[in-house]
Amino acid sequence: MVRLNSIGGWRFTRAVVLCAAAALVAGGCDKKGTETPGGKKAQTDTPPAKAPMVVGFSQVGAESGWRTANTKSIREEAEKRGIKLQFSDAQGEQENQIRAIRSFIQQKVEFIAFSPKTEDGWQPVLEEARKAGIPVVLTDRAVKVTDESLYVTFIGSDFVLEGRRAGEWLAKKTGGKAMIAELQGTPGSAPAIDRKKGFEEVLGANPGMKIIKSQSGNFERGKGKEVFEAFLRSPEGSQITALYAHNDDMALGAIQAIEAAGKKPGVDILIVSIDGVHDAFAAMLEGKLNCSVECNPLLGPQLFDVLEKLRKGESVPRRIETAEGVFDQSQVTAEVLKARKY
Ligand code: GYE
Repeated sequence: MVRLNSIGGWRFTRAVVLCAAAALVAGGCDKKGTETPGGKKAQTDTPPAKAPMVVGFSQVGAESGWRTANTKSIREEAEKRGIKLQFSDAQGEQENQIRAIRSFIQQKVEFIAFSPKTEDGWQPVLEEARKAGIPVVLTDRAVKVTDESLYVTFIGSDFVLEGRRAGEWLAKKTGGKAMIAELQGTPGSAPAIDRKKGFEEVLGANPGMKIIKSQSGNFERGKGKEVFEAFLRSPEGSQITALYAHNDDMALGAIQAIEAAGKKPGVDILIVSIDGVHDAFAAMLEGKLNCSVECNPLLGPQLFDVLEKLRKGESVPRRIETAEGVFDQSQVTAEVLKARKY
């Protein structure tokens, strides 16, 4: 039902297949694909009503404010367009995502989309989807597979660029001198790997900036707090002058830990994180967070635009990036906070 065209895009030819099957059984199709008994031409030119699109979506979990906004965007956009969404929350477990994708294949959904927890481990299940003729679209996070044509396109951010932006902001703010504690995202996930890489590129050019503590806080607020408490208690704790958190939620957890230790977040320890969620803007307004690099979670409209194009047989680019900015504390006013969409 699906084949890869020569320029690397997918063409969806289910309508043609259905029409051919109908022709064999009942005798023919008219020019709009309407079945006509005995092969006679239909009297009317009214196009046949299309069945609603059925999409299986596997979400990573609900680990952060970003994720909540992402889920809301996908659910709301599906509803707005009359798309039947089979939504599955994997609660942070890759095995649950694989199980959900297998169940979508069994249900014969028209498309599968998912936000993969980690980069590795997807090849077999993606091969199963291809065998079943179901196109797969990645949203938010990338995967590592030997055959990249196992998915149609990847819609999401450039995480290396985000890490670089965070590093550049800190280099400028500190004149290239900082003793940094890093809170990493989920181990093995594309944003954790790439945000570290982009940030370290900047450190390479600034020998006065050093990471002295680094650990994963799993993109969660509670974990960010717990890990940062341990950082502060460690022998290097008193030397920390800056925090780089791979997402806002972990930075917000660390802010609680810094306050509990009697220090001033945003002053005694400079803080830069990634996402640009509402709570981060509120913390910037209070002067506790210094900078948030934006990562847009509102991927619903882009995802369903792509699927509707594929349904029409149009090709789509291999990579669809979202446009994003950087927000320094000095730009955040009460109005800016109020206007923030997520
Ligand atoms: O930055 C973080 C989330 O994959 C871009 O995952 C996403 C990241 C986001 O939990 O907050």
